[in-house]
Amino acid sequence: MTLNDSGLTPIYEKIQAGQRLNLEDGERLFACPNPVLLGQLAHVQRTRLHGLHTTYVLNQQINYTNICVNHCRFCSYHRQKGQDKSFEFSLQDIETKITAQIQEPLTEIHVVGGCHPDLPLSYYEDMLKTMKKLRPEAILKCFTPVEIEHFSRLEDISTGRVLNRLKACGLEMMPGGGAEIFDPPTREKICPQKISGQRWLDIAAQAHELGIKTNCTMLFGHLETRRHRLEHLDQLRRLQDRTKGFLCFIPLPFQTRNNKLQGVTPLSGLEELKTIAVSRLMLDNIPHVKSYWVMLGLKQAQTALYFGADDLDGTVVEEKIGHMAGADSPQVLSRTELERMIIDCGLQPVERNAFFEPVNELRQAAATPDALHREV
Ligand code: V47
Ligand code: SF4
Repeated sequence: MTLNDSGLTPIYEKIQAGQRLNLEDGERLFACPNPVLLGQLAHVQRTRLHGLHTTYVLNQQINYTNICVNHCRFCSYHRQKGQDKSFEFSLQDIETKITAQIQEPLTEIHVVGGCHPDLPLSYYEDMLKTMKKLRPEAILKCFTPVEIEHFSRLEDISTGRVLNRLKACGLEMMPGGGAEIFDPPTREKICPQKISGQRWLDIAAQAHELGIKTNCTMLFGHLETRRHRLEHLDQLRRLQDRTKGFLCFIPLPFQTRNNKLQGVTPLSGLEELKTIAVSRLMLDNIPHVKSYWVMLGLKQAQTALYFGADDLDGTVVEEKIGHMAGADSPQVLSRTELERMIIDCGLQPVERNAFFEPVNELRQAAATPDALHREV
């Protein structure tokens, strides 16, 4: 099938002209019977933005507790306090986790956890200070808008105040989790106790206004329709027009095991790839799309690099949310493995930090004044 046969030529022309695609364009893209063609369109857009550069980060994830008051139905990770296999890390545990990786040249610490019923805000402040003390060079990317709202309710202060206090302790960026799907009826079915999509967007906007960049996500492949996915992307895009605070979009395919949302047929691999490609094409103002190997699996994560994604996330080290829901990817990848995955696809690996800045260029820039100084 050629582009002409597919009926996608007008959309291709819009992409070439840098025009925004509307929801109907998105529907047409999804309906294209040839997924490879759709992948090519997304790859055109991805190479226009990033060439063949494909980024990865040396990072460590810390899931500090799985005790959570929200009980989302799709989540296999959460437990009630006192329940078998529930856990919460002390500051000493966090210190031990960070110290165990101290020989690795990590540039990002990614922290996310459940909404714990009684840990005070001072716990999170001390956590940030501890991590910053042990790893001053790493960017602390911590807490989703869902956690920020939870801390604010427990502490009975505004989310703005929470963000400011955390920022003062070293918070530099926030991960994109908790967005799930914004469509209210579907959200009510899959995570009735979680903050609304609008509240998630409001808190992301607040973070952006305070100078805290964030990522954003979409959980798909559960009860939502393609239209809901498109509407979700459009809402992210509209907020991004206002704040420019999102760095990366992460499409998260629903992992079906060990949770209350049963009877859902997992999406085909092709529908996952189509969703990633459509996301790249709709999100014309969000610079990066992540192929998150933990949830996609290694092979699908490589394929996604030809369906619009330009980033593989990172070394991760330890992840529980996807793995407890049945993700069969490894726990950790080395720099060599990440680079090999990228090179094997004919793409060019670039190490980045949490802000998507190329690490080598930063190191060179940091070295230059010294070099000049020596010459003088
Ligand atoms: O918020 C929970 C999702 C998120 C399941 O910002 C599930 O760089 C699939 O947001 N199947 C956490 N997904 C992961 C996340 C993330 C990961 C990597 C990088 C970044 C980033 C963010 O995982 C949760 C929720 O949306 N999730 N359960 C499940 N069964
Ligand atoms: Fe809690 Fe997050 Fe799991 Fe929802 S997805 S139950 S908020 S840990």
